[in-house]
Amino acid sequence: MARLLVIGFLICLSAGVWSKRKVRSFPEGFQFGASTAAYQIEGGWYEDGKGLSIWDIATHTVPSPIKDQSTGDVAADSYHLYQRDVEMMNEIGLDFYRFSISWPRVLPNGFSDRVNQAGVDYYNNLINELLKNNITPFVTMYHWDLPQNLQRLGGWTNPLVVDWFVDYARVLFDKFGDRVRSWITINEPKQICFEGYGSDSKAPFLNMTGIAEYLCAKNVLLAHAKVYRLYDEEYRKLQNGTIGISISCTWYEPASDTLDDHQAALDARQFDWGQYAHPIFSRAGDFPTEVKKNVALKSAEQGYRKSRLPELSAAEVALIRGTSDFFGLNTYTSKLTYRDASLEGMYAVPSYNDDMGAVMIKDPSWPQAQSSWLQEVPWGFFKLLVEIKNLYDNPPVLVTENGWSTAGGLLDDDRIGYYRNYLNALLDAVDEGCDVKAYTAWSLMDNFEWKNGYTEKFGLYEVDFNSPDHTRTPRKSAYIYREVIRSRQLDINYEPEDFTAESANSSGETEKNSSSNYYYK
Ligand code: PNW
Repeated sequence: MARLLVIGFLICLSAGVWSKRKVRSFPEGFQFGASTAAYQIEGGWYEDGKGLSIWDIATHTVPSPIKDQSTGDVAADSYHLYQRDVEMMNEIGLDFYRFSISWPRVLPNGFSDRVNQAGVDYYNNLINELLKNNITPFVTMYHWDLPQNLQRLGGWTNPLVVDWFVDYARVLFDKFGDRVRSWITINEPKQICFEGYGSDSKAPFLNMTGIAEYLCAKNVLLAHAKVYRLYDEEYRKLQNGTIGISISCTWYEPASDTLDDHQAALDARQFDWGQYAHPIFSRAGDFPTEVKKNVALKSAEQGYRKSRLPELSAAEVALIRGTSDFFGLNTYTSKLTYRDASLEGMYAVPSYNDDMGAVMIKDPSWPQAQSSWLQEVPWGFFKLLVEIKNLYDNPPVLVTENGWSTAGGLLDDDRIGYYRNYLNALLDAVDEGCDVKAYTAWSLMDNFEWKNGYTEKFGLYEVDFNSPDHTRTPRKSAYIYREVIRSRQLDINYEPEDFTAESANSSGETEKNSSSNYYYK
């Protein structure tokens, strides 16, 4: 007994010392990148034969649904400035660049009968420029800019979208697959389905919760899976790449130790991301039990003859299961979760939130970003990585997005604190046996933050949207990230010598947030 106590004490002691170490190394072969998305940076919205997307339509609607009435018509103008973008990646020393292809820039009407050569040229130029600079292109096929033509036919709620997406993917493999070896099919199914079809926070603002997000979920999963199978059957041998999906995951922590709050947090995780991850990554496949059970029960109570969650047939379950070479993880924050009597009447009936039956709240003690939904909770990131390892047999995880928003300014100590603490949590998870292979900062540069327009800045580089050449300037965080990549280490005391206060002051803005103190806890 006494010996056990001593051993336990020694283990705790070494774990404590470990977590306070100030310089930590990343595993051999670990890759670093930064991410963007087509609509958020490209501009060139109506140039050279590009078709319209649901975001072009959304931002040109009167009155505008966008906070600052802005559009992505020009955005960071990367359609014209991609060479400068690659120069920035070189300055930081990125191993890879994650960007997305605009479906209507390549296929103006959404269908594959007409390919827009100018669009193909643009992505060829970008890919070639990256390769010339030794930066690996990591391509997302769909980051939310659906061709409007397809939306007129129901978009992601029409089962035919599965084959339209496969046709589009085939064009991309044919045109770019000789040089692109890393693919993501879909960025964030939950945000596409719930935010776009179940609510009015993303285009196409369908706002038919309880119905539309579930139809969309099934179609997105099938579209992803069929593209994965297509790659396997026709391209993988020749092109020798990897292909997967990026799922956005929030960590839901029980607000208290009650059984109800634990169950609420579990249900929240299953509704938020298990709905998409379980069919692909679990051994059993299919939608998670909690989701199937809750929606079926509520649907029956409400007088629906069938569950509002569409069934996956045995063949569909088999088609979807195992279709990702890696777990693409986008993650930003955590929420406290509870379930009690106050839920009665809180949510619309039917609705996704009512089906889930959980309330999610913020903890006011967690550092707050410019984006209202974003708080810094590095231990939540750690728990999330361990949960993914436990639920899905320790898949290789590529963190495909993680980042922090400010109101602006070059001196971004709060962003630096966030990145350091999240990278530290990532290394804790690696020590715990999680197979994390890459990290991607969101974002390389400031961009159009969807409904929040240009009011939230996520960039390692500041973009001056008012200057004619959309001047890009590195923030202090870009210097910090550069050193992480150069040294393959996280050194919490590193201060860049070439970042001067003068250059920071020239932006004329100060940061309002301070970062937490995870390291010294
Ligand atoms: C991502 N959450 O969305 C998107 O992929 C980007 O396009 C976007 O610019 C970026 O985050 C910042 O908002 C999110 O659940 C998806 O907390 C989910 C969450 C946050 C952001």
